[in-house]
Amino acid sequence: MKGRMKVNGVLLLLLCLGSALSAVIAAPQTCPANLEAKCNDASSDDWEGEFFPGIPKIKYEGPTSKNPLSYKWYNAEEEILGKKMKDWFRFSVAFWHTFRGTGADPFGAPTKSWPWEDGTNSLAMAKRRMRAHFEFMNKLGVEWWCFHDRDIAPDGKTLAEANANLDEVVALAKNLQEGSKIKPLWGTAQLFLHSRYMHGAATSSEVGVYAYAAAQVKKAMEVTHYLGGENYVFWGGREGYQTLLNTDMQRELDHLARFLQAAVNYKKKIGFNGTLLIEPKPQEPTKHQYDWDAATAFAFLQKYGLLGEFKLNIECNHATLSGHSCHHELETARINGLLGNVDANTGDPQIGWDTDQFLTDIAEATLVMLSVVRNGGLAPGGFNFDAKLRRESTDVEDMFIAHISGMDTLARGLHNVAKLIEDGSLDELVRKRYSSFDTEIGALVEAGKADFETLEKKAMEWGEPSVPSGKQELAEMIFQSAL
Ligand code: XUL
Ligand code: CO
Repeated sequence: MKGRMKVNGVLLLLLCLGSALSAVIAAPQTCPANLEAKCNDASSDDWEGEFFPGIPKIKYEGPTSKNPLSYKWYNAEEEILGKKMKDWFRFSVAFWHTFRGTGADPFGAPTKSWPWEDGTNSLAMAKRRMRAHFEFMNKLGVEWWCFHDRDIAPDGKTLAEANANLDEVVALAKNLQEGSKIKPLWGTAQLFLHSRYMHGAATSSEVGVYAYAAAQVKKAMEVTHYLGGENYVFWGGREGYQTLLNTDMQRELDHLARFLQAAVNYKKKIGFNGTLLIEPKPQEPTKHQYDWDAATAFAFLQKYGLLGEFKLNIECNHATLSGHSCHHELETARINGLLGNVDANTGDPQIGWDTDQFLTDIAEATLVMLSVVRNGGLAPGGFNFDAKLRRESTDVEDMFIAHISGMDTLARGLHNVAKLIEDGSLDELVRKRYSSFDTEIGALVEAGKADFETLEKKAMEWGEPSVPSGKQELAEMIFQSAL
């Protein structure tokens, strides 16, 4: 008996030490997310006190700070290149990753057990989660958020029930927004999770599915408008094919165009002035998605007379999957007047799928910001962190650290672009490279007035042209010196 007591005493001491340590590392984790177990009373959305009690409001402390819960580079009110940092970025939290991400992967169960999760997909849980989300944004100092209809509210047995669930959660979000500057950067409809969408949504072979998707987009647009959202996104998760053998590609593309035109018409009908955005992605989940990359989306919009009604939401990890750099996708969108928003994330050089990591590469961030600055910013779009914590990151504070790090990385990118612009030598190198066109004949070419006979005459007159160096290494040297 005495021995057992002693053992129990040691155990108690170890347990106390353990819990003291975990209180430092993370908020208490009491309940696994998305498992069958119901740890709390799911019929109530009550939550006493703060969701993130150990986390203060995140402040700018400058590059010398060692505090992980502070901004080192992102200084919201600081003016840079004629605009406040917060206006260059318009940072947004992606509800689906930050509040619905479980850490599950195709081989493993969820790893996150956030204290406010009760393991259910109830309305009460959805509301509690929404309150946590607003505390998160307030503490982070972020004024924008993005959502799919089905991340923020549970689906229903019928469309009417799903709509009613959505209305209830949206009413709460509207209340939580009240008195703050917080609003959606964009909303969207989740047209890929439910089995009805297995053949696609607007490109499904079933007209019933096409109609269901239309109804879902109609509702998602209405609630985005109601919440003051500034954009609406179409990501064609399953708009594509697995094999052309069973696919009428022309018919599917026509259907997609009709669907998008109907969305444009409805947007105008309800007085929603937000920008409609298409988010290119080459594949995953389908083998081939119709919005393959920025150039493909541009051609599609042009073919179906939809230019002027849509812009693009460029996601860096999608760019990588399509075999392009993010910079390439941003520039393709920009030069065609289509750059509307950035889903700020990155992939992994060794992993060939959509890992949705927070961006930490300063060189990459500088290239991204080069395009954004050339575009004069993104408003009414912004930077949505379509990025998730690693499966192995399980502390509540990791949610903050990930966003802080992503914001600081992009802020450094912006600083670097300011340095490059001030220095001017990269712009000068490019200007000089094309200066042979700053001539009378060059002007004729660019105006489309130089016919082949004129050019042949010049070629004869000039003889073999002298071709100067492209100065790639010098361009790279100048770029590196700004990092
Ligand atoms: C998926 C993806 C989506 C869209 C919104 O790869 O990026 O989360 O951003 O549907
Ligand atoms: Co995205």
